[in-house]
Amino acid sequence: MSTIEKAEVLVSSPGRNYVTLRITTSDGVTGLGDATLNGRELAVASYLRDHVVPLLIGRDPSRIEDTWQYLYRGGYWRRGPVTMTAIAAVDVALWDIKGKVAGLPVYQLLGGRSRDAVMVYGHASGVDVEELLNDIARFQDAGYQAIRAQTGVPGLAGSYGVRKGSVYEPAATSLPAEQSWSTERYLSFAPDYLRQVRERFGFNFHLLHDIHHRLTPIEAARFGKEVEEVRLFWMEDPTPAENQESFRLIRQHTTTPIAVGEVLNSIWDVQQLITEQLIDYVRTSVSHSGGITHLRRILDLAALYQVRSGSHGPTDLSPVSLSAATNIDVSIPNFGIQEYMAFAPETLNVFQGGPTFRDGALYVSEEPGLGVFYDDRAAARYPYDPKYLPVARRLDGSVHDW
Ligand code: KDG
Ligand code: MG
Repeated sequence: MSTIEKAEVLVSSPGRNYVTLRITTSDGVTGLGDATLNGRELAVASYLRDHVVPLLIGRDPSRIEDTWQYLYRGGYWRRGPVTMTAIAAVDVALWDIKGKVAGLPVYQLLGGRSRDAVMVYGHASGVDVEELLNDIARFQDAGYQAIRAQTGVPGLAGSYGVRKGSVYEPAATSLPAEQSWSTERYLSFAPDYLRQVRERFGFNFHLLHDIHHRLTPIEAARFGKEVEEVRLFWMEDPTPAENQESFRLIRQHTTTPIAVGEVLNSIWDVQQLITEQLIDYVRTSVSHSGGITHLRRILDLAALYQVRSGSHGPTDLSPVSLSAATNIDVSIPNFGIQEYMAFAPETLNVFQGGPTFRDGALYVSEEPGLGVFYDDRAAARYPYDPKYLPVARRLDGSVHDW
């Protein structure tokens, strides 16, 4: 019987910080899992190195479900981003190995294709509306059929989602940067700029917007109602989702579709949102929600309630995660859309292979497993570089959700 012989935790910063788990079997087959948790990377690296790797050595790599249950139930302490990211990394690495052993890409092990291409949305942004409109034109020229629009709110220092240069990276400082927030200013500005986007570009593409957990339920209801004429594909994270039932209030007021889940980690975190049809898209990701095994479970539950997938996929999820997500996206019946941001060239020096982008869509790798290779020699050129996500403060100085 083949056993797990080695599990290495690889920490590098090619363009940004990534934590990667590489499992090697006694037959010499390797599998990769993404263990990156933006701004809290070393917590997951330690969880894996100190508490998970010793449990993996000697196990049968083919027992993916049993390993998932062993790490989840056996850890006693449940859920949460650190635990679920660590379990995800093991799970994804074992699916990668299973695919390589079978000589098949992972999606074939998930039931095969339901579609040829995976529609993605790109991130258009600008410090002001004019810059945003120019950026949207650029994304349309590049073939995107779905575009997220974010811009700075006048009078507020720093804004969520506005790119500096060619790559968007909010974790950019050695201590958390501070941004300012005013709900009043946002609410009187954002619906108007989204209208300007439709006036300029029409309705022949999907328009998305991320509120990034900043509103109360009744404020989100007002926003959703005001932008109905803009026909958003979704408004994302309109309010923090720890209190799942608060979305009922938003639903009572607006038909603007809702997407939630990038900071949530388990099926229980989204259970009520799904079973009460309080959302339209679930954004739990393969790397922060327990891997392929657990994300499939979430998406199967979602399918029963006509909730579709919209996997989180910014560049703080590595190319290993993007490949795993794409393998799920091509296979599931209830695919909605996949978030996609182009990786920095340094990232692609280290993580080679994976899905390819063409005409607004991703095409899954046909290589066995996930088709991503980690180049240790290239990675050695990019040592870990601690960085934090920003925090947001209201104009009176108190802390707000970033
Ligand atoms: O690390 C934080 C980012 O992953 C998050 O801010 C990105 O909200 C995000 C999105 O929708 O991609
Ligand atoms: Mg988001």
